[in-house]
Amino acid sequence: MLRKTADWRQLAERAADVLKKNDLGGWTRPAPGLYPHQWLWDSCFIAIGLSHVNPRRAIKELETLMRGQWKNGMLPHIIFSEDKSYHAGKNFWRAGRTKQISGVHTTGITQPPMLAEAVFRVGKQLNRSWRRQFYRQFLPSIIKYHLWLYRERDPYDQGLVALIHPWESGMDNTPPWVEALWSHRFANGMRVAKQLGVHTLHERFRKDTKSVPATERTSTADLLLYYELVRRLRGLKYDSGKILKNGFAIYDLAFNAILARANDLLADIATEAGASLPAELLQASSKTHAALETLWSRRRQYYLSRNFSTLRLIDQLSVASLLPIYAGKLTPERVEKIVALLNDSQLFAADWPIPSVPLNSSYFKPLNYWQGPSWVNINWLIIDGLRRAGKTSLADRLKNRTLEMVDRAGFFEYFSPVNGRGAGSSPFSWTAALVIDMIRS
Ligand code: 9WN
Repeated sequence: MLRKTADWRQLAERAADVLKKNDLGGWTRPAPGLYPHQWLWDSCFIAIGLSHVNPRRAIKELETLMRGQWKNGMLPHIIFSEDKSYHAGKNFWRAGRTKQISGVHTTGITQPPMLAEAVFRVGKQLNRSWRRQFYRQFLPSIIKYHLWLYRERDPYDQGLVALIHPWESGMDNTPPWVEALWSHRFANGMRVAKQLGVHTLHERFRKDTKSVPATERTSTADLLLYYELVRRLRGLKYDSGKILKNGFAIYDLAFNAILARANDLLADIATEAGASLPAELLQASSKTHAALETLWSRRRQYYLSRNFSTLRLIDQLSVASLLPIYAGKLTPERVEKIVALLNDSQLFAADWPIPSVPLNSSYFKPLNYWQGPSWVNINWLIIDGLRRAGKTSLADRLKNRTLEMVDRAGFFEYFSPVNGRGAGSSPFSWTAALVIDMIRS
């Protein structure tokens, strides 16, 4: 039985309280303890939720996010607060040395391009003239960001952008990234350290596992590899050209699916603002939907990420393979293939949807971060895509089950797809924000 929206009123109120609790004055931390800074895609999801309860505060969330935009257009994945408790803080990144930022400290990499969606959705809650003004305010920042993505991360003009660190994907230890990272030559030294067990020495220095059980987080060996990668990026002063020439990169499926949708939303924002988009951006972005098709595996019959250097598809099914449904504009055949994956009880049809890796994967652990648990932001993206593809009853079912999961377990970072138990940090802001949006829209 689907519950009616009215039944969820209390849950929406509790969710609004979570956002208040995590509000640090103009921006919202993802969660107490583990995440004391402002994250890029978190703040976008948070603004979407806030737009229903306090549109001015939602706008503020996005304005504070723009403090971090680099002169070259990049939106960094974290804007640091003064809090020193995070495991990879500003002194580790040393991004200030690039002279790209002023006034704030940030990392030197980005995160999924949810900004256009956030601006579009917040605008929907404003009256017409306010919306026009708000769209005009944000249009230049989104354009600059998308131009940066194509100029710096699409060197061969493919319509797909390449990511240089798993943290850019937002799905840190997801199997496609783990596989690609460990098979790259830069991991040689770390591979030996792992075989010798030397990496375990770092275990007691880990800050993140002080607030969340180690079994629910990235493994120590993977984490050390991420740090090593940051050191390399830092050595090249986060210069995408140099990094892509010699280093490690992936055409990440989920990121590019989100970008394809973001371009369409940017066009809608520009139309409503009465503005036009630069020809360079239109030219680059016009290829992205079609380019997603180059990530389709004929052998596997699903989409996959592609290794930037070897050009091989990374043969690891994960929830990213469902995200082209969010990009939209798929053929009916592709939509049916994605729906089939979602309905397959060996793969993604879990009791508590949607597992981040298939239930039958050798990686699957119900509480381990991006290697099993269900995440509310991913559910939200897939539900939105299904609805636009006309798959309304499946979208409704997933939405109700997601709300039920949060209602029972609480506002956790992620949830066991097997028994719905909450894990990771709590109370987690995007879980709360997107619960509000699912209830109110
Ligand atoms: C690294 C804040 C972020 C999310 C990511 C999630 C996790 C960070 C970490 O937390 O990543 O960026 O320290 O593990 O994977 O999606 O934005 O909530």
